[in-house]
Amino acid sequence: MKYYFTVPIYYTNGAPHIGHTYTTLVADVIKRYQKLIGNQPEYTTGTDEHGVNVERAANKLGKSPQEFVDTIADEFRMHWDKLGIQADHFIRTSSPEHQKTVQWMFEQCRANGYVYKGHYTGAYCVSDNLFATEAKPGEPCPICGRTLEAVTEENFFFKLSAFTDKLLELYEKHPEFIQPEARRNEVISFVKGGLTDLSITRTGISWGIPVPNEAPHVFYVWFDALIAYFTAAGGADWQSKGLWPADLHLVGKEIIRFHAVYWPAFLMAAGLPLPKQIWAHGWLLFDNDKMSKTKGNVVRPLPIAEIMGFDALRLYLMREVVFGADGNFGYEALVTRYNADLANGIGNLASRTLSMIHQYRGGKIPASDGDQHFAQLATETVEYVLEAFSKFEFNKGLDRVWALISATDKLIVERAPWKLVKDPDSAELLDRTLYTAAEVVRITCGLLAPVMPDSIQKLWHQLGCPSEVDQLRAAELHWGKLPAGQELRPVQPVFPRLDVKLTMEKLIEGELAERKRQDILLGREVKEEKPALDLAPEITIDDFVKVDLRVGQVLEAAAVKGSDKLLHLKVDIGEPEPRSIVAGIALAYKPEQMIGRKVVIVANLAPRKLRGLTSQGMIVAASIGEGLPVLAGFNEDIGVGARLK
Ligand code: ME8
Repeated sequence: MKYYFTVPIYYTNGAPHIGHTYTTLVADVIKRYQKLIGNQPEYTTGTDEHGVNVERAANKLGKSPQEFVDTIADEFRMHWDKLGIQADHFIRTSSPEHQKTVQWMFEQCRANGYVYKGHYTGAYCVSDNLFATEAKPGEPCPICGRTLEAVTEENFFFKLSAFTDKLLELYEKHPEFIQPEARRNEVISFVKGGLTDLSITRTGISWGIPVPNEAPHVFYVWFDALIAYFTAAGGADWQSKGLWPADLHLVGKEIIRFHAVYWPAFLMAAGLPLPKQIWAHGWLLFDNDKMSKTKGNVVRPLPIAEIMGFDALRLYLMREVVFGADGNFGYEALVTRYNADLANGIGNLASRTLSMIHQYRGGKIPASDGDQHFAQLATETVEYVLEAFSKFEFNKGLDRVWALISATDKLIVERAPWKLVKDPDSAELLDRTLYTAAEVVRITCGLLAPVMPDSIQKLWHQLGCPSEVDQLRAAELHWGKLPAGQELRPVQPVFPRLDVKLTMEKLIEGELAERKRQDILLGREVKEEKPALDLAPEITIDDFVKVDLRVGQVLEAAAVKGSDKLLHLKVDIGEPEPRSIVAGIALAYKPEQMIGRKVVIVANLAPRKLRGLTSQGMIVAASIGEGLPVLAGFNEDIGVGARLK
């Protein structure tokens, strides 16, 4: 069955950020899920390229609007390619095919009596390309807060008011049309408030699609952008393509009104079938604030993909965010989730299972039916996850996958295959345990492939499965389909554990470099920015003088037994007896490098015991994140016992 759906076509006022990535990757997950359940999905994205803003931005750079949008459309395409997002259609509103479709739709609406010429004066937001009907010129725009301008023009109007009852009837008859429920209620009360006709053309702009035979009118924003979904479905030739009506439009919640009110009205006016569903998801927040290009607090996806692999970000967004609600993005949470779910979770289960089969069974899947209660659990998990994904409850589905992974980990620990292998009477139990774990890995791979296609393909390959994981169909997720004798390939770690602090530092550095690259690309002023330091709370000078820092000289140094990190030092700080100091510097300094060296010691720190040794002070060293320590020292010589102040 065909399944045609869409994500927004994005404005060309900047490069994509993680918010655009979110909607587009949800679409990508849905597409892969639809394939898994045997449908033929296709989806559309693209770029929304017309409008005053683009004209102004291009002028500022001395570029033509077309040149300007070409750069940004390429940037979007490059992002989706690099991020493994497989959109089937990329519609640019400046393309000839789209221009033809918009003009055709207009003619249909006009022929059916839903378009007329009139005058409009109103408060217009140039940033959102929108008359703010509820505000006055000079007031802030209700969407972006910028000052509204007074605009009077001859416009073509669309008779939106004629659709109030038809729309209400649509929402009533098809409660599933707008999702989730809260958005549906919001739209219904907006429409019940009464709809006014909509201005759909402009005369003051040249960067737009011309209204046929009506120069200087050009179409503006929504009677241009929304139609992109229909352009991808073939436009005037839609019947021969078989994609229309769309099964689903995925959008962010701020544009639900345009999709759930204007769009069905345009389609009804043109005599075209209506989409089946509009799903508005929430916003991705950064540190609990809405990300926006104007606020400059956006996160870019490419550095994350380069440093951690895009699948880590895909999983994070699909598991952390409840689809439909707002969700927060944070670097620390991203890395922590990677370590918990991927390095320790599926990564660890897969590598220990496959390694044991290599070691104990010559790398071949043992013959067994597996444990029946796991067969049951896995079957229930598959049913639950497929159902949850069909309702876009991705986080719930993924939670269940990880419950299955944990249960299997527990089974391995309880059965202890490393003990079973030593007992000839336990051969059947060992086969059963290994088969169970491997079959869970296979089924888990099938369920996770829509979310993490690249890395799951790597595990799939190690498991010895012959075809690509994206060829898998849901029927093959039945327990017992893993053939005995299947030969594993060598085990390689797919999700190596990451150091949280170091990775966060790399991510922030990557973000700053990417921001700079985009600023240069878009001709923006490049600001040299350094990330804010995570400083300790402020102290006074009185607090500082409480810390007694002294110059010392190392007399003796030795490794500490049983520890890779610690050295035991004897340090002369000018007292009758040298101090005994245990320092965590052994990864960076050998004992012999330390002898004779001048160092800085915190001399009034309360003594403490480390590995049975007393440490009477602390040696001062600097490090970046969790990186290796570098000892504080002096460029000129200074006597032992001197105080630092
Ligand atoms: O509105 N969190 O384009 P746009 C989640 N061109 N999703 C976000 C987001 C965030 N912080 N920021 C952006 C337009 N998005 C029009 C659409 S459609 C015919 C025309 C996603 O570049 C989300 O899908 O402002 C949102 O609806 C869309 O990007 C807005 O992109």
